[in-house]
Amino acid sequence: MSVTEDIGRTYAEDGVLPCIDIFNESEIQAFRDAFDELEAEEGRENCQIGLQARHMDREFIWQLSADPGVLDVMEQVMGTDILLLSTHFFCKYPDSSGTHFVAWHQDVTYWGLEPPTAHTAWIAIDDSDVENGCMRVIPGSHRDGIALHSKSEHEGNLLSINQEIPDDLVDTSRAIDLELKAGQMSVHDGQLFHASMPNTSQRRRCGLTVRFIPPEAKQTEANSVGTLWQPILVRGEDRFKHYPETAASFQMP
Ligand SMILES: O=C(O)CCC(=O)C(=O)O
Repeated sequence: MSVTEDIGRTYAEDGVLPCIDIFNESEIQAFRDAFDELEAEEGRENCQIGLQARHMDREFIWQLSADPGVLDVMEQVMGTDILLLSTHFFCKYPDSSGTHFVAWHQDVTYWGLEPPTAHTAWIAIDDSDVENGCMRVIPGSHRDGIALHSKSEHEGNLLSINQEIPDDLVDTSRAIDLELKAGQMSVHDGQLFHASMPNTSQRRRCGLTVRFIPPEAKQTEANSVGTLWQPILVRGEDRFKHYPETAASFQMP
């Protein structure tokens, strides 16, 4: 899909944009090299889901998140005023026992935002496909409001507080797989049902989630890990001023 199509309308209807070219091969290779270095420093255990808000101290993550091509797409789905809420790597390693998965959930459920509005760009650092556990989504599910989440009874859920939408509320027959080549991204609405299966391949599956909110979305409760967000204005204007001004650590790319 190119950014010249009417992606705003598609997004409003489906709550997802499946596959958008952003970085070419050499650009994403440079970002992957930088991630490999970070992985060597941090260790795999921490890289799996422990790298949060590192756009504040790692320039390559900031460059991925505030890339003009990424922001052009976000502008079409959410309007001209954009706060970067946070970033979070989901890096699934080969897992022959099929243990680690992401349960069906909606992002905004435990983010403490009012209105509960957010949008995620999922940027593929590695190729992401069915075999290595790409994201799965249920198009249109964002239009039904926030579902009751419970605790997952399956071992290995990577989500922060083991949250899960119960099976009987998820119509998996409507699910689609979001396969992406490294350098592509998908975008999903914060109320879209999404999940991912274990990585049964021999390849790593690393994606950077970049969370964006409109300035009107105020944090009224602590998020699932008990912290306050520190959003950064990356496009347009913040006429609401719900958050203390946070400066980016690096220049806009
Ligand atoms: O990358 C994944 O497998 C899941 C990502 C996810 O759950 C999210 O973006 O909230």
